[in-house]
Amino acid sequence: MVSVDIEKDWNHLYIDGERRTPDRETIEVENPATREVIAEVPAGTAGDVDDAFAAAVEAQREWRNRPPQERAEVIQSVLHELHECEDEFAELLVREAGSTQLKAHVELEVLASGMLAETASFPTRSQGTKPESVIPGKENEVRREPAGVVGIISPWNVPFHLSMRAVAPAIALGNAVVLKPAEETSISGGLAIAELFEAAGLPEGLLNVVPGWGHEAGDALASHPDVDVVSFTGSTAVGREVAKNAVDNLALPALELGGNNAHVVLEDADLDRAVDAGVFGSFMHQGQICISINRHLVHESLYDEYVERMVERAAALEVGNPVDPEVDIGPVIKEEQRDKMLEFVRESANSGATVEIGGTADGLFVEPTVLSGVSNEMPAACNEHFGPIVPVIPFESTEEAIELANDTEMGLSGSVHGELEHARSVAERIETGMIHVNDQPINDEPHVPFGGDKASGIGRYNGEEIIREFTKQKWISVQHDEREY
Ligand code: TXE
Repeated sequence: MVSVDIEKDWNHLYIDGERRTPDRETIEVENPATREVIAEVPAGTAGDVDDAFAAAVEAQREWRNRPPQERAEVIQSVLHELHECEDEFAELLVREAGSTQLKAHVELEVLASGMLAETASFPTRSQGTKPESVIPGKENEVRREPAGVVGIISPWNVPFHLSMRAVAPAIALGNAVVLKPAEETSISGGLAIAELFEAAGLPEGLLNVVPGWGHEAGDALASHPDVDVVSFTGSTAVGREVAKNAVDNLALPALELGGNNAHVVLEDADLDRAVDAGVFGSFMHQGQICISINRHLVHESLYDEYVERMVERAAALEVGNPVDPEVDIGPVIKEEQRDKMLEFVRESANSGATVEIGGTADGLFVEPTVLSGVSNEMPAACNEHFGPIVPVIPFESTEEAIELANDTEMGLSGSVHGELEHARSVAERIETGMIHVNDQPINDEPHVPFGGDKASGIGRYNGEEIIREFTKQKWISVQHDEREY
C-alpha cells in the first residue's frame, strides 16, 4: 500500500521513475498550525527541470501509442490507491496545508475522486470526427492526439486536487508531465502524487515532479522549449508571466487565476439560505479558495439583518489546529498571506468600514472577520483578500448590484440569491465563467467546464474541455479516386 506519511523522508526529486537527492538547497515544509518544520524537499534547479523534460519527451513517444485501455487502467488504479491511503492523505493535507478535516475530505473524496473516475473514461471516449469532404472521392478524419509534454505549476490552497486535475487527464490522454508543486505543499501537491502513480504502474518518465521555488524551477518549466501546454493555477500576476513565457515557445497556456467573487443577495432572497451559503462560501478553508466569496452584495432592505446574522455565525466558528475535527477555521498558509489580508481590513477600516468582528490574528489563525459599510473600491473588496473575511456592501437596485458585481477585473465565479426568475436573470448578466443561483460559489463537478473570464484565466478544466486543452487535432484525408488537377 502507498504511504504518504509526512514523517517519511521527502527530500527528493522524482525524475524518470527515480527518487533523486542531488546536493541542493532545501525548502522547509512547515505545518502552518504549529509552525513546526515537518519535512524538507529539494529546491529543484533549471537543470533538474531539463532532466525532467528529457525523461518526459522520451517516455511520451511510447506512451502515446499504448492501447487506450491500458491508460484508463492506470487512472483506475490511482483511484484505488488513493482510497487505500485516504486517511493518511487527509492527515497530510491537514498538517501540510492547514486544511480542516472537512476540507481535506471534500478535496479527496469529492473533488479528486470524482475527477479521477471521470478521467478514467477519457482514453476510450471517441475523440475523432469524420467531416464530410467537399471533394468527390475524398474521406476526412480528424483525430485528437496527445499534446506532448504538459508542464503543470500548482498552488498550495487545494494542493492535491489542483495538481491532480491536470496530471490525471494529461496522462490519460497520452501525454507526459513535468509538475512543479507550490513550495508550501510540495508533498501533497507533488511528491505524494508520484507515489500514487508509481503504485498504479505508470511507466517511468511519464510523471516527473520537481519541487522548487517559483522564480527558479517554475520559471524554467514555463519557459522550457519542450513544453507543449503550460497548465498554471495561481495568482494573476504570475499567470501573466507564465503565459508570456509559454507563448514565447509557442506552447499553449491554460490558466486558472484568482477571483473576486460576489455573493449577491437580492431583496426577494430567502435570507436563511443566503446566510448559510454566505458562511460556507466565505469561511470554507479560511477563504483560501479561488472560488470563495470575496464580496457580499446585499440589498439595503436586508442589509442590517444580514450583517447581524453573519456576525453571530462568525462568532460561533471554532478556530484552531485542524487536527481537531471540531475545528471550522484552521490557519492561513503563510505570514505573507495573513499580513496582506489584515492590511486590506485595516485600510478598509481607515476608509470608513466598520470591523463588526475579527480583524486580528493569533499566529497564522486569522479571526473570522465581518466588515460592514464597505464600498466596492475599498481594499478588502477590490482585491482578492483570500481570507476568512466578509466585506458586506449594500445596494439599492438590481441594476446597481449587477454593476457592482461586474466592477472588477476578475471573472471567475459568483452566486445570486433571490426569487428564481429574478436571480437567474441577474446571474446571466454577471461576467464570470461560473455562477450559481441560490447557492454559494464553491462548486466543481468533474464533467462541467471550470474556469474564469477576464483576468481570471484562459481555458477550462474538466470533461470535454480538458480533453481539448491537452490534445491537438490532426486532419488525415484519403483520396479514393483519381483526382483531376
Ligand atoms: O501565488 P503564486 P501565491 C492568489 C491569491 C493569493 C495570491 C498569491 O490571491 O493571495 O494568488 O499567492 C509558482 N514562474 N492565488 O504568492 O506566487 C509558485 O511556486 C513560474 C489564487 O502563493 O502565483 C506556485 O507553484 N511559476 C490561486 C504557483 O506559482 C511561479 C491559488 C502559485 O504561486 C513563479 C493560489 C514564476 N515566476 C494563489 N512565481 C487559485 N487560483 O486557486 C511563482 N510561481
